[in-house]
Amino acid sequence: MPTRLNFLKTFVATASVFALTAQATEFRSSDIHPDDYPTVQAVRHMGEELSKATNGKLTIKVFSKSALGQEKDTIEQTKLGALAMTRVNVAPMNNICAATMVPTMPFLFRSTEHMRKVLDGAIGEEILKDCEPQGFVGLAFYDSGARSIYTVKKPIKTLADAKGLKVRVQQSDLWVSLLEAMGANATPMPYGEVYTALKTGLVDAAENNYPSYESSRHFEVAKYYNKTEHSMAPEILLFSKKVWDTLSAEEQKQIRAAAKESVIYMRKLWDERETKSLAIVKAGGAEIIDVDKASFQGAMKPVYDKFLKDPKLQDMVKRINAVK
Ligand code: GTR
Repeated sequence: MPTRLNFLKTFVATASVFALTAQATEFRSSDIHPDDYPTVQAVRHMGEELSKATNGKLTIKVFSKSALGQEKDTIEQTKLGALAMTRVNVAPMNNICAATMVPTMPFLFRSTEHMRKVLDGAIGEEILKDCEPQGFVGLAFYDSGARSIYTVKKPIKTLADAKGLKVRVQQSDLWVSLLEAMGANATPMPYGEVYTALKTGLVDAAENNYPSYESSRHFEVAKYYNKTEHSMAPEILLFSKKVWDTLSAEEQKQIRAAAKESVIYMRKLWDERETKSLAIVKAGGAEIIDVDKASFQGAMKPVYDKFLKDPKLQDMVKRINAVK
């Protein structure tokens, strides 16, 4: 029998559930990669850590496989605050936040260890901070390995072989110049269009790391993976400044801590995935070609001259070179 007291009890219980949901915040985060890709896994992991640290008050929902759009779209949504977070490569940020050009620079990092040391330290923080006036709180960098050019018709062994090649690049002026400096014709387009572009002959080549070459199935249409290893442009995790400013200092601290923690997690997955992806593409018929890297490296001066005019950025390159 419903009594007045029972009704009251139900009312109070329901009200408290609502209060709880009203307090809990779910941040939406986007990624163009599939569910099992290390970047997607890392942000999911970050969400779990954040939820634990806040007793479920703050959580993250990751939308993979470009469900919320290509990288340029999600960067725009994040700036507007329509999206709380996005994981992208630094490339589509190059035109927005100048310091992100530095870690994109060709043949800058000497090794994975060098790249990690630089990005984990004060220089990495400086670059992340540089995105803030543009509406983005840079939370962390993730690994993206080294990018190499893969071709449909013939292998590339020296710089001369790249001449006139139509190569898809990321949507960044710096990337266009980088491939032009190699003598290639650069065609910027979103990642989601590359498979078809390679297949239909719209482009002769693209460039990426092993995990993307594999997960995108690009290796099925462009079987020569020429180890130019011309850039180690990292991934970046961005939080919307608009949303950030609505959070308490404590919440901001918790988010930063969970993001940093996810970097460690990501690197383990990344190292495993690079090995696994290489095995998959080889088994799928890809040929891994050694190239005369020095010839490519020797052609990069115009890129540095054009994009690093700012003495601050030049100094950053010097400091990066000095990191042992
Ligand atoms: C991948 C990277 C993506 C995107 C893609 C591309 O390696 O993880 O964020 O930049 O390359 O080439 O567009």
